[in-house]
Amino acid sequence: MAKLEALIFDVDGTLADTERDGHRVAFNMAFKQAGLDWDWDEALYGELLAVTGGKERIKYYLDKFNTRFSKPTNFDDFVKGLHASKTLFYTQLMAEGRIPLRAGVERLINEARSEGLRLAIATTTTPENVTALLTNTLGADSLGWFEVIAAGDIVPAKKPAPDIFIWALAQMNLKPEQAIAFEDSRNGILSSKAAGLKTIITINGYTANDDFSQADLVLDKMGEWNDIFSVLAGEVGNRTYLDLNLVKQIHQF
Ligand code: XBP
Ligand code: MG
Repeated sequence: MAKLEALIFDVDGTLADTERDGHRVAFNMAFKQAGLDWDWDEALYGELLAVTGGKERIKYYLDKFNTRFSKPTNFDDFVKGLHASKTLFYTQLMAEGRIPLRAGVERLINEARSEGLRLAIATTTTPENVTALLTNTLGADSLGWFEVIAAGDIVPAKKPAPDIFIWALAQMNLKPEQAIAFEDSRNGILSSKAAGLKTIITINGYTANDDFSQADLVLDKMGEWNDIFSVLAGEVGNRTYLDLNLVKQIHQF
């Protein structure tokens, strides 16, 4: 196995629990502002997560859950406008600092930085949303810690397609065996595995029942020495939280 050179992180659900209290809330604010009576409750949003990407998710909602809505003739522009408003609301929510990073994320990123590992992001969410989350949790400088931020429409085919991970690897001039991915969802692992990456999963409320049979390690969280993880699949020896040594071990295995 090649030496581990880079960590590639998904954002939503992996770095922070942004879906339920971030994206979902922002979508609803945008709908309200546009005079629409659509309301995505927590349960419905769980079903809508089957489709990644906000614009794609709005279209999926109308095709599957709200077929009576009569689409305007300029439908694509209508969706783009709604989504732009959602992004504005989302970045405002992040600026309020309401959504913290998940346990262990900041520590692992710092460990990787101090050991000189390269860092990247591969996400389907809009670039402004990544900027908002990182700067409001890790500080303004943190954007520079990530050599590549692969996000949103940069590739046309979103997760579960492997394109976003393949794009990030190409930007870094790395082979998949030189990196490892961090994901939280079925669409995420389908994407990272199809790109040839070893993958560590940290589940969340929306993804706990997803099929992660392809994963190299499945945890409930990265955890800390005083906030230990539960191992759902994979080998961790006597470790109780995800540190860089365990990441390296999973990568080599
Ligand atoms: C994240 C997503 C995103 C966000 C919405 O998936 O599905 O679509 O929910 O973001 P992943 P935008 O964690 O697998 O990347 O509205 O900005 O598209
Ligand atoms: Mg995710």
